Amino acid sequence: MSAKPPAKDPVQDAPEVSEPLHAAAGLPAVAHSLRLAHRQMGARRTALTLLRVNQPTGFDCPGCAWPEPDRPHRAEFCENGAKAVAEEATLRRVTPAFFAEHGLAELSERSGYWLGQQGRLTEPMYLDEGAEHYRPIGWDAAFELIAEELTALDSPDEAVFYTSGRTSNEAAFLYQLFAREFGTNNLPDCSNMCHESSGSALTETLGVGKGSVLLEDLYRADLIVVAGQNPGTNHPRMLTALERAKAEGARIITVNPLPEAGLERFRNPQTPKGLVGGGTALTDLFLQVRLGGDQALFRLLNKLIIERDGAVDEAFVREHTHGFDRFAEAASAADWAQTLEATGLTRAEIERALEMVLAADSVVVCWAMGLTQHKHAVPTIKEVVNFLLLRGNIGRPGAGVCPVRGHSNVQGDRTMGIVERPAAAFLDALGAEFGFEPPRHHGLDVVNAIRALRDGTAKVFFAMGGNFVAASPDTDVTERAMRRARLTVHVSTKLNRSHCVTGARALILPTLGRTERDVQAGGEQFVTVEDSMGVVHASRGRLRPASEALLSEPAIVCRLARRVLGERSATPWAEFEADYAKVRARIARVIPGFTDFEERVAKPGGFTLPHAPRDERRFPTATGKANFTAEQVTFPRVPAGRLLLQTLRSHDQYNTTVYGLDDRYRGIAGGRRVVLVHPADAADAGLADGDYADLVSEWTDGTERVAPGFRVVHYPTARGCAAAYYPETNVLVPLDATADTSNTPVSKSVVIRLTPGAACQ
Ligand SMILES: Nc1nc2c(c(=O)[nH]1)N[C@H]1C(S)=C(S)[C@@H](COP(=O)(O)OP(=O)(O)OC[C@H]3O[C@@H](n4cnc5c(=O)[nH]c(N)nc54)[C@H](O)[C@@H]3O)O[C@H]1N2
Ligand SMILES: Nc1nc2c(c(=O)[nH]1)N[C@H]1C(S)=C(S)[C@@H](COP(=O)(O)OP(=O)(O)OC[C@H]3O[C@@H](n4cnc5c(=O)[nH]c(N)nc54)[C@H](O)[C@@H]3O)O[C@H]1N2
Ligand SMILES: [Mo]
Repeated sequence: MSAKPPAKDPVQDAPEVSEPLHAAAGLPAVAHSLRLAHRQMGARRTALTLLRVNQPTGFDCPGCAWPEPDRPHRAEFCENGAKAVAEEATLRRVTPAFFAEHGLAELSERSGYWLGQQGRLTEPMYLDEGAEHYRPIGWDAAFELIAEELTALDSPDEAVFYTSGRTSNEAAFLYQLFAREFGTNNLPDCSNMCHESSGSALTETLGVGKGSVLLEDLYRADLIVVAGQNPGTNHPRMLTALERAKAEGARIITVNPLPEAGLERFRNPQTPKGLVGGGTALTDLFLQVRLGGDQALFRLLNKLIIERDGAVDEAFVREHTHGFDRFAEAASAADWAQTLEATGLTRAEIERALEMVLAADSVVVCWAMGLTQHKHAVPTIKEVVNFLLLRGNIGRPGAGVCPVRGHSNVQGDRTMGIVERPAAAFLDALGAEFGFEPPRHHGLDVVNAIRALRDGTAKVFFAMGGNFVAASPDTDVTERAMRRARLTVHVSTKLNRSHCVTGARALILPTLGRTERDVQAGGEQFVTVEDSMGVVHASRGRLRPASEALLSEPAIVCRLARRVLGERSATPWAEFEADYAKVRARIARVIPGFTDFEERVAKPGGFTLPHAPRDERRFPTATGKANFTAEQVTFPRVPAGRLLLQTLRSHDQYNTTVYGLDDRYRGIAGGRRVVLVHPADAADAGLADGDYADLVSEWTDGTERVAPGFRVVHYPTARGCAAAYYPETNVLVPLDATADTSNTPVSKSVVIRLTPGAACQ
């Protein structure tokens, strides 16, 4: 049995700082993950569980959305996948006795780390209006209570149904069906804070809001650009793919304000050479761009490509694209001096990048939050598309767009209809299949849902997973908004901040995780997920559920739907709950690409969804072609004495779930309240390494927000750019500071100043 969780909140933030590392993984990674896993699960369970991750007969890793290779390695897990699994398969339990002991006032003072360390939720819990303690409630009574609140609303649009990206395809499909039969498209999801900008940009330019490459394409690429992404921490198995691509001759350009260890050098823990040897150098050219400088960089590269004789793939441009002339004219205005200032790069670096691009027959661009969470994120990603279109790098082997998704099924949830702005064709198909008229008007995304709760126009908040309060921007505003709700409901595996900041009444509905056996009336069930490259496959948990009282996510939705919709609904909810194959049969009829779903997903490795631009160079856009776009270039400007702050992940966290207090690759141990700054920028602010500072964000409306007590760490980041961890810094991001078009909070460009402060106690 594992040790008990810490009784005291261990977050005495006293970070120890050493030099950042220059290589990722290797033996220390294996040792670190096993240590954390043992602590949660003990030795036997650790071994049994970790061997089943991402195997054809096992479960899909609840970590990231990176795809599995065709023949996975016997231990196809990575350090951070192991931590994600241990977090869920922990032997620690949060029982009703825990809630009797710890009241709401106390819990809301606790750190997210402490809350998560308490273990798995075991029983449905209810917090009555004005009560200090959650108390146990039966499932039927819980559904009754939700139905009572939902039916009391003046309009279905006063309810919000949030989804985090771990929910299976089956649960997601049922959940959106329930919300729409109830009468609303208020289906915000974590994508709104994540890859929404990618979806917006790709849908407009290529006609499909998803990535266009498969793993084989990475192996075949001549050049891979990794921009705004830290795979060593957030998608560690991607490093194996990059290592293989290198072995097959690819070159890699990394675009990032930080030198991330994983992209410098990778010691593959699955090979002897990687375990004890020097590993593989990955990055050939590191472009240390300033925050938000990517659009300017790609625009200038595009101008230089157009100017070079024979560099543009003219046949492709003529046959498959639209808008080239307008774009070429806009690109001709790109200016060296302005670009060098915006990017912080040298002319020689950009020229070297250009030569690498021109020498490559096939190019893939990968990106994540470093591109999506800026005010000009959508135009930035459109510029990446322009860059690939110029040389015909879409729809052929070894080339394409590769937005690397976050949560393990965030892409699948969207495919299943978790979206607040559904396409008319999808609603038509859904309504025809289930015999109802779905609501047509658009619903609320994350930011608009917070506004609606704040303004009292939304009154019931229901979350299928996630930690909405901690993950959302403008923590104080969001918490106040949540407290105005009549009822907040969370379907969760672990305790988190969102259970402590509640509406007048609150419910916690504990659910099965990916790793656990799911037995229903129709026998043992499996679920399906879609990875970042559009591959759909089965996931089957094997562990005994954390508690007898847990219900699966599909079961929760089906029972809730029966209780709320009653006779109104012709949908066979009870049959769906008993046998998920019946849900898949309906998915196959409603969602394109899922014909013969049951049969095809039974094959090891599953099947790949169709992708028109990748498969046939067909672009289902408004023009019927791939669109060049000529957006205005944004040059981020930071007022004197200010820095641009990005809020990012440490190596020991999964979004708002904190596994530990170290960020090994960046040389931080034992604390999270650190701000990484260039030594010269720290000096300008009158601060030395080791001093404490408050981070003050300033917005054009004159308001200020403060995150106190961050240890200043001298760090080799781009000049004028700082970095600190999320979610501690979410308090600094105003609700209204969002990306154009996608409405994604601008978590990677927050203007701040550093003022002398003291360590938080
Ligand atoms: N272990 C672990 N795995 C995870 C997660 C986790 O928290 N922990 N989260 C999951 C989720 S939901 C997601 S979305 C992904 C997130 O994966 P990432 O996007 O890799 O996560 P971040 O930590 O936000 O890192 C952003 C990276 O972009 C860089 N960057 C920031 N701003 C800019 C910019 O303006 N330009 C450029 N070129 N680079 C920039 C940062 O320096 C950093 O390297 O990971 C998923 N996987
Ligand atoms: N400042 C700043 N803010 C950000 C970001 C940033 O980079 N900077 N990143 C944004 C991004 S990319 C994302 S994706 C969001 C993440 O936002 P969310 O997805 O809402 O947050 P998570 O921290 O992933 O949610 C963790 C919780 O999910 C629950 N959970 C885990 N597994 C399961 C399961 O299988 N079923 C159910 N029902 N519940 C489960 C657990 O209770 C756990 O506490 O945050 C966003 N917020
Ligand atoms: Mo994400």
